[in-house]
Amino acid sequence: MFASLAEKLQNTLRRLKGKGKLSEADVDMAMREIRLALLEADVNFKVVKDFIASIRERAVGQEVTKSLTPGQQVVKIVNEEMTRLMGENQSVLIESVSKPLKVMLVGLQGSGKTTSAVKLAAHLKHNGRRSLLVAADIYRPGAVEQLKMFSQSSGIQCYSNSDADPVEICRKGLKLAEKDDFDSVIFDTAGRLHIDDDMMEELRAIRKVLEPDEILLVVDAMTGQDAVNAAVSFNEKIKLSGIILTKLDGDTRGGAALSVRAVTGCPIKFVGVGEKVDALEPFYPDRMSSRILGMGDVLSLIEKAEATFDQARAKEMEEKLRRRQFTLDDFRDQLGQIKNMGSMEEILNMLPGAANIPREMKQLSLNENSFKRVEAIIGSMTCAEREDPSILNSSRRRRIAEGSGTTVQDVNRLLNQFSQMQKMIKKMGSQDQKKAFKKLKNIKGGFPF
Ligand SMILES: Nc1nc2c(ncn2[C@@H]2O[C@H](COP(=O)(O)OP(=O)(O)O)[C@@H](O)[C@H]2O)c(=O)[nH]1
Ligand SMILES: [Mg+2]
Repeated sequence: MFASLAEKLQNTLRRLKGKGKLSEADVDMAMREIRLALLEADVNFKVVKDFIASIRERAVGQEVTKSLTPGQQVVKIVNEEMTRLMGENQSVLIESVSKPLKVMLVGLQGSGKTTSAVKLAAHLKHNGRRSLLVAADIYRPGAVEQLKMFSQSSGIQCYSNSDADPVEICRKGLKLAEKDDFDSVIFDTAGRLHIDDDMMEELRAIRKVLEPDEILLVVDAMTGQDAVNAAVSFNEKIKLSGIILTKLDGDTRGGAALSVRAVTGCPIKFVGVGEKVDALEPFYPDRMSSRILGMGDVLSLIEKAEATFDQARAKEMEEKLRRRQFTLDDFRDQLGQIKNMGSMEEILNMLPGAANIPREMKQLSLNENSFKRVEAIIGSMTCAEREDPSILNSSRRRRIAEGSGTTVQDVNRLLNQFSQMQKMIKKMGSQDQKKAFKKLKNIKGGFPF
């Protein structure tokens, strides 16, 4: 996510962090680099200007603390200001006083409204809330079918009506949701290619009938400042309660995420990170900021891990990690669990110091076959070999390859990956580890790695 911006900012900040003392020239240089990196990421120029100004002011007049070097202090300031830029705290969905919660999704065509409608319903379902989806886009060919198909495969009920106009569809959908006691009802409205009066008229008419609790604008993060401009127009014309920023999984530069809140005053409530139904995440400004600055998104990782990992085993793993005993048995165990979580790269990128992890390590792909091979290889080792792979000379390797129906190259590759993982764990640095563990202490289940 935001790879190029993250890399540039991290490089600049790394140079600063190393310095015990900062000259004015150091600060100037850093500010110039940060400014350029933000502009290249398509962050709104006025936002950049204000952002740099407030960092500079705080960096120059910075309170001297004993625990941080001036360089570290600047990193901290940048992190805080960036968090503030994106809204400081997480913005959750409004709690409606009366059931159902009415959520109206609006936005331009192709921004991801229909997809997000289903994702949102699935997200709410995960939290034990039953949602009704209402298909109010009758213009785009296949739009109603698309919503019906998605919702069906996610086990979510959907209301459509081919004989009514969008306002009528919404009215009837709401009636149904009330009658059948749904917790929430999500309206997927029609978009247009550009903002025009017809669309706004229709949206206003729907708003009048529904009196929605939430009007969420769905915008495509890939479109950068166009997304921000669309947000400005929508907000002027129909007052938004929040934003869903989609397609953050692609090679999005970051401009929309970093500017939209500052420009419109509307909070980002969710982000879309893929095409699948589960690819919607609540938006946390602080986590996003530390992710961009390479401070590692440990908390997101934990949440993700918690959802998938066996808790007792995670606890045990934490202990082992603490004692720095990470054996091939653990490696196999981890791979098995990681397989259920998503790609290795995705997970490693959330760790502190992700930038230092070798590329080939991140790209370690875990399809069913390669996992089976790993299992077979490790299964063909003796206990002693698993505990201490350094005793694996070439004749032992050959025996293992034969026993597991693989080749010596396969065995070598696996041992290589294992030793890289071991090194990475050591390299995480005791400082980072301490911090990570501190946070983890409060979380049930502990840290999986
Ligand atoms: N990669 C990615 N694709 C998305 C995301 N959200 C939506 N899409 C894709 O964007 C396209 C348009 O989405 P759709 O929901 O039909 O947009 P709508 O016209 O606003 O209803 C579809 O191909 C979706 O799969 C996302 O977060 N990530
Ligand atoms: Mg649609």
